[in-house]
Amino acid sequence: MGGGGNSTYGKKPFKRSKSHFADRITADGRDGWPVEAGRYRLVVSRACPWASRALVSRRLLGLENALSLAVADPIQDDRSWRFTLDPDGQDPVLGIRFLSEAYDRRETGYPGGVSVPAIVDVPSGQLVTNDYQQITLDFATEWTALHRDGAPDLYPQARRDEIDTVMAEVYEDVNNGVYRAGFANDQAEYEGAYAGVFRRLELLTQRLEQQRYLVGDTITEADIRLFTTLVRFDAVYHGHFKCNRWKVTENPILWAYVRDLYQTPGFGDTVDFDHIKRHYYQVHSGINPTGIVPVGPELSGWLAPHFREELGGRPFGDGTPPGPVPAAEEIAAAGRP
Ligand SMILES: N[C@@H](CCC(=O)N[C@@H](CS)C(=O)NCC(=O)O)C(=O)O
Repeated sequence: MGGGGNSTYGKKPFKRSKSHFADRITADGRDGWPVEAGRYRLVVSRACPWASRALVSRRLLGLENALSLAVADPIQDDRSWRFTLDPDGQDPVLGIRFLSEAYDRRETGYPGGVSVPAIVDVPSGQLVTNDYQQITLDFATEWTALHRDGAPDLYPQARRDEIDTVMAEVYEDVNNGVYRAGFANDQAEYEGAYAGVFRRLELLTQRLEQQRYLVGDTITEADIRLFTTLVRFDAVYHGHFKCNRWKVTENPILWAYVRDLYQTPGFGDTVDFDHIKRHYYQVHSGINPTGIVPVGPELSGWLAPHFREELGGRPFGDGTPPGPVPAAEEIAAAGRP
């Protein structure tokens, strides 16, 4: 049921379901899942904006060695996410062909949807969590013992109220707003979502005119969450989801903002435009029945100078940028500018 993913996709208004497995991996292990290097595997699709938050945050915090990565094929079949990019179609660490096998090990006959991001306990092969709203907050605040030297504070205590407010607005109108527009079942629902997307983007544009990042002068979780939608905007949301008042490339402030992040180590080096386009255009057959994947947009602009450093800001605060991408995780040429 690729189309609406884990969400209602039919006659009712588009409604995102709650994550079902909400155990947390914490420093004190209170849910039975202590933070531990090498114990867990993060399963993502590089197409998925919710999973991409975890990809960016894992890179910024330097958790690559502590938390290994499984990348699912961007095209699901009727059993959902599968490891067909790996030799023999099997994840080499978990030894499974479908992510649903980890869900089944956790709960026999689990009736809900299978979604990414997911974190799997390697020794037992069980899914621990698919709670995409919590996973990255826990990376920032619970996995600190395993952060690299120089890791930024992505969820600074003193700024949490403001970060939470911005993230809630971004979630409602932008991250999920584009989905509500794209999967709307009638004109009014679509137009409402469309208006909300652009109203919020205009407000965010004002906010970002004089300030380099969304909250304070450093990168925070709020920027990660806006980035994952903006980076997909022209490639998939503008056409496929009909969010076409303007393209991000036509908004000089947002375009410079998202390019700045794209060029920051840990952001663009996680993005695979090929996976993104093939997933949305081939999987959502309800809104793109031919499955034709557009050739554009042209990607070279992503690497153009953005001049946002003129606004000041300290991207990593007192920290430093992450090191190079692990060789096994590099994005193939087809997926980058
Ligand atoms: N788990 C969340 C969000 C994550 C999510 O929606 N991920 C999508 C991909 S972007 C997914 O895995 N959908 C399941 C599917 O398409 O089979 C939810 O329940 O809505």
